[in-house]
Amino acid sequence: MRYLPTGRRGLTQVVKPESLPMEDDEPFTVPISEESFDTYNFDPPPSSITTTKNQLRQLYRDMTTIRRMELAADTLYKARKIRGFCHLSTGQEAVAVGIEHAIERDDKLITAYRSHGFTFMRGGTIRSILGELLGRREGIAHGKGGSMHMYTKSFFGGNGIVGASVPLGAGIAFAQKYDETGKITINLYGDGAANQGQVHEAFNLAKLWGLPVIFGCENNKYGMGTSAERSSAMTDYYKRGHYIPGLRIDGMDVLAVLAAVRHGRNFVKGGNGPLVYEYTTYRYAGHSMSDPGIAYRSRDELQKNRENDPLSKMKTRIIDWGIMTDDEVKSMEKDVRSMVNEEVRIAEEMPPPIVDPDVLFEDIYVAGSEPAQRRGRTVDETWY
Ligand SMILES: Cc1ncc(C[n+]2csc(CCOP(=O)(O)OP(=O)(O)O)c2C)c(N)n1
Ligand SMILES: [Mg+2]
Repeated sequence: MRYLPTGRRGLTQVVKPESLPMEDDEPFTVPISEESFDTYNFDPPPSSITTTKNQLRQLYRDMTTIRRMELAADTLYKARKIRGFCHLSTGQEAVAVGIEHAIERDDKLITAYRSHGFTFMRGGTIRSILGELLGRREGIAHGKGGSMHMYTKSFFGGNGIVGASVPLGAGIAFAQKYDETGKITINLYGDGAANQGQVHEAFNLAKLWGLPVIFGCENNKYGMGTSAERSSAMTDYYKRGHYIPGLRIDGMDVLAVLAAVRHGRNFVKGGNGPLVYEYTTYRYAGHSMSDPGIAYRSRDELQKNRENDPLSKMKTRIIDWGIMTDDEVKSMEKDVRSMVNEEVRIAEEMPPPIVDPDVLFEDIYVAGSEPAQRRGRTVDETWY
């Protein structure tokens, strides 16, 4: 493994293209700006992280894919093909992508309803996510869940009740500890959920029982149209675990997220109990499709945050560090765009669910444990 001169922390240009290894999979280190973190009773992540050229390309590709997928969802919604709720995470892609690159597939992850990016990173296909939004049978939840209820094997959704996923995540971490799996849980919630009593009840038990969980507040500055300052007496969400160490991370920088979660994973895996992370980020779109997102924040604020775009930041690094040329990046972006377009086409062609009570009521009971009689669907179907 090569250690590159990292120079002064905080400068991206300290990675010199000529000092990079030739091979795409050969590990090397890149510096991480110390300004990316604020700590609370916790050591910050190391000043550099180990990565490869392939991983740096993949980080950019993954963020670009999520952005394209959600822009496609936006278009489908505006064409009235997607109905109901639809919460986009444009602007917040570095959080989902950085986390996934820092954990293992059989670690667990749970979040609230802004979940398309996490679903993709946890193994959901683009067609199954878009198919779900379109209400199709081949959608990831057979078209019955929609935007807020998507799951994969190690991903527990997707939850429409603000704050409710946090104690569930503590429960998942409890099971991991009980079963001695050696794995961890990433437990995400929004700034709008951070003041809920159940979040703090989960903190208490997680600390008391030393659970392997990284709580993570995705602070995108708003809960619907209410700013964090108007809803929280103290907006340093990484300190809100009181007796739990915390870390605030620049959530617009995918490498900072990757470094922080890798570091935190080692800590909680080592039996040191939970952590409370705060990823500072920004959502470009409104809260949901019915919110234009401009009544409670200024265009100037939006513009300033867009200038800090996680995709553009990573793209600049990849080009400056000589990982890819400008043309190679453009061709990757083109490739992602046409791949997503093809997924949209496939999703749109998926059939709707069959109109049949057996289809409607499937997946409620564990297969084989269904009761002989169904009751309660209509008034005449009630038995006592
Ligand atoms: C228990 C509960 N209360 C209220 C709502 C309505 N609601 C939906 S989203 C939301 C805001 C949550 O904001 P935040 O946690 O910051 O998540 P973000 O939308 O920013 O991702 C609220 C109040 C709800 N779904 N559940
Ligand atoms: Mg929020």
